[in-house]
Amino acid sequence: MPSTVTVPRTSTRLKTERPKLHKVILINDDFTPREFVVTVLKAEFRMSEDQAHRVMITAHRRGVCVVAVFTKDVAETKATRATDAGKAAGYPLMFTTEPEE
Ligand code: NFA
Repeated sequence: MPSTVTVPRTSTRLKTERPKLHKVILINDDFTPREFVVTVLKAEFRMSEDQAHRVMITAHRRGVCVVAVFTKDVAETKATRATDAGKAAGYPLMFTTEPEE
């Protein structure tokens, strides 16, 4: 009869790592109307008019602005949907994602 040897575990995981968060970044362009950018930010990222306007104007002045952070999947889905909203209206509006440090 085959015998089985069971060795006791000598170490356990001490910490559960949290998934790395990813930033959604709004990129400025010269063509998308400001009010359209604000509308997309409100719809896709559930921002107030004020928040959305601040993010839009920051990207307009500095070139880029972090919109929010999410898990990788959610960040990518939201960036794609927001970019597609611009494309559907004929604008080059662009959202990208990048991992947080
Ligand atoms: N720069 C655009 C304009 O002047 C507005 C804009 C802001 C576009 C942020 C994209 C991102 N109409």
